[in-house]
Amino acid sequence: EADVVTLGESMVLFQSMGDRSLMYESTFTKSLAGAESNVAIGLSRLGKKVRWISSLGTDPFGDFVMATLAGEGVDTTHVIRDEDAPTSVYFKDLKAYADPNVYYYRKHSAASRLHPGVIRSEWFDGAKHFHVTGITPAIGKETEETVRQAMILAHEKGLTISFDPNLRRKLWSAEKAREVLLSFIPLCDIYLPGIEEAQFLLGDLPVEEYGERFLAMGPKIVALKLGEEGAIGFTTGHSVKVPPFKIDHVVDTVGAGDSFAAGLLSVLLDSLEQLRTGNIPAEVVIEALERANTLGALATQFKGDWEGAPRLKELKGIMNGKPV
Ligand code: KDG
Repeated sequence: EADVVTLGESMVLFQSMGDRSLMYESTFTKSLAGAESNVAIGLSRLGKKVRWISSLGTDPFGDFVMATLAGEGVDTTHVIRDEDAPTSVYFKDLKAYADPNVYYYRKHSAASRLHPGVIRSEWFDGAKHFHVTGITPAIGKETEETVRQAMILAHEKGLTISFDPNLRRKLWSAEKAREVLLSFIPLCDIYLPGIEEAQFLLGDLPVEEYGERFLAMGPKIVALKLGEEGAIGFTTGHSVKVPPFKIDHVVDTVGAGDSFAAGLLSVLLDSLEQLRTGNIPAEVVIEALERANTLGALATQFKGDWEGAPRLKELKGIMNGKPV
């Protein structure tokens, strides 16, 4: 049984303990990062059953990723352990007035060796929804094909699918990223771009037109993230704009999009039949975006990607103005 299955590379993240830049920092904390596992944890904390799939080395870092996800209640039964390749690591350099700089050490990692031959029909047994992002397709041709084939299989097995482009310019050229990320849109039901990604993919257009253009490619709902201005949900026939959850300072923006996805999915999972037909009531879209905006904003309040993710009871308290 799983509400959501997700597939993608996770890494060990090293963050400076102090506020020095990476060049001069000498002490680091170790934690887990990875867009898809961030979504998995966010959903698990909201009470959903989640299965995460990837490949890890048989090294202590791989054990750490497994233990952290298992500790968060995520099903790791189908994770592959590769004896001949390491678990990747990455470093985040926080900036005072901009998004952090990230430095990846993921070439030749276990997950970068994922290929369509590893896909198993059992990954999707008893599951309702499959969530993937544009990061794993960016790490190689074979990983791109793995994500694509897994989406096709998930669809055949009756799952609905969400796709977050998660453009990471350090991983590929603009041309390749645009071509591949556009090719994934027709394979998903829920599409989760940020405004900058929409601009990158389609050029400068009025916001409403992004929604129409993406919907015309196949998704049933497009949740366009506008950062400090909230988000807009587009479905055939209507669009709704939901204001942001107000915060007064930002610590770390990395992981906010994943929390947004977890919030959105946690609500839409109750309306998958309506999602399939494309007839999603505006109230459902509003509730999903309100929760998504709240979770996305909360994620910016902590240094790590997911550590501050709320449990359902806490989230309800926060959204009602009565934190518990
Ligand atoms: O969305 C957050 C991710 O960017 C972070 O956890 C690391 O998966 C990661 C990546 O490839 O950037």
